[in-house]
Amino acid sequence: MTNAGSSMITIERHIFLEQAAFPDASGTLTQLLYDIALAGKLIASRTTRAGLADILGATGDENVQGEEVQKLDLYAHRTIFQLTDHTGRLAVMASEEEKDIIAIPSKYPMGKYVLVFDPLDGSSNIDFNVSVGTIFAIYERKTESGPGTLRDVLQKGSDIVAAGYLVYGSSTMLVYAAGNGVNGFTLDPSVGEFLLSHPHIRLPERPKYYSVNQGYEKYWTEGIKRYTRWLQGEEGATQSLSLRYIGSMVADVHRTLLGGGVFYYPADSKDPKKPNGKLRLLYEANPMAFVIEEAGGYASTGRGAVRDVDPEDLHERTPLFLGSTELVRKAEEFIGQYDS
Ligand code: AHM
Ligand code: MG
Repeated sequence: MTNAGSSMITIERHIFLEQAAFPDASGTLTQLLYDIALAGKLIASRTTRAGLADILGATGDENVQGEEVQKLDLYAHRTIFQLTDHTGRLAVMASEEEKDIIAIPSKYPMGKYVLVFDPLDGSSNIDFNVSVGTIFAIYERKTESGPGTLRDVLQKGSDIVAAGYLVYGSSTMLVYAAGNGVNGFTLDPSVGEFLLSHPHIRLPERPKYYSVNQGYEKYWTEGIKRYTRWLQGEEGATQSLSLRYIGSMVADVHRTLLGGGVFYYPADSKDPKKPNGKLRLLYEANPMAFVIEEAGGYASTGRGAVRDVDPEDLHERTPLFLGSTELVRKAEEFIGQYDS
């Protein structure tokens, strides 16, 4: 899947070449993607030093989800905001770290795009040197003019213009899709550039792994329990898959994208306050669904395409199944049969 042997393509050149295919494009989206790539470089330079500096550990504050905020979360959040607020490309933003929508300061020009992001997903893993990531999606604004509103942010995943993620792992990668397939770039730290390393990513034909927090099995519905047994080769299955679960969504989805298989975080009865599971629709599920579907896969709530869900709340949660289409469809089948 790597492009060893072909000419070296930086992310800047790649985004520029993609834009050239659309003669009417203004270049704004291109610049916005480039802003995110730059933010990713800055965040990566911090995450790789996480164990060294005083930045390791929690601030003691809680975010809107009632979780302890790690300092790196805040750094990532601020970096993305500060690199994009003044550019005239955005009308409004939303982040996992902010309860309300994030307005563009009035001293700056208003743009036509909307950015939603999870600045540092999986941050509870930082202390264990496990990969974490940034997730983002870009929409066109719905309102005509003036500051962007909640209506601009509460859009269906099917309206996404571009989405992707950065994974801060053994290397830093940026994977994104803008309606023309999925491409992956690896950061070469010696020159500080993202280079195209994974062109035209497609989910492999033969799935390898299923990925779920099996520790929660006792909280699952009958349909999810049976579906998981089917993935393991029971319940009439003709194949059996290996289990891989990191507990850091970006890393789990990245492996699912490259290795094939299914990642899921179903609705469960673990926490009555979270009947739809843990993952957030706007800045976790939908962007990943867009990437997976652009690569030939499918993403579902278990009862239909996740990108068809009409969001009502900035931080709403959704059950999520994504990966190889036939495996995700099978989840819908089991849920339809046993959990109605
Ligand atoms: P976060 O946004 O607070 O970091 O939580 C989301 C993370 C995902 O990266 C991951 O898929 C999930 O939480 C793991 O949750 P669990 O520990 O319940 O399996
Ligand atoms: Mg998150």
